Amino acid sequence: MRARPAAVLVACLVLIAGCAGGAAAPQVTAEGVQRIEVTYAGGAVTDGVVRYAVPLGSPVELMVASDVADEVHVHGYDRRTFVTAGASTTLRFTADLPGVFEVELEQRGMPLTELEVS
Ligand SMILES: [Cu+2]
Repeated sequence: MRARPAAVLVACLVLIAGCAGGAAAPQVTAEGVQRIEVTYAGGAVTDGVVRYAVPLGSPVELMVASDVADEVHVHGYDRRTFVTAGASTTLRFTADLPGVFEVELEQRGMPLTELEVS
């Protein structure tokens, strides 16, 4: 059985767009704050784990809502905060370190989002 090149190409493009096709843009407030909202519910991140492109040097406001209690940890920046079950927590920091950084629910080791700072 022969592979159909067109179908393979389409599949690859879909994969690239879905997974590696660049980072999403956060919401930007009137004050220039990069706002990222993540909701963790039922054992997974609603809408999946998204990588966000954040301009180097910009203020970031990361809001995490969760249906479980855990610690939110921004790797690289090493910022941590706790969230209680059914509540949300907000971390504010300046994206002054370039690179790609994972944000996770620390105790579960669950990735929440990724920040691509450049
Ligand atoms: Cu961590």
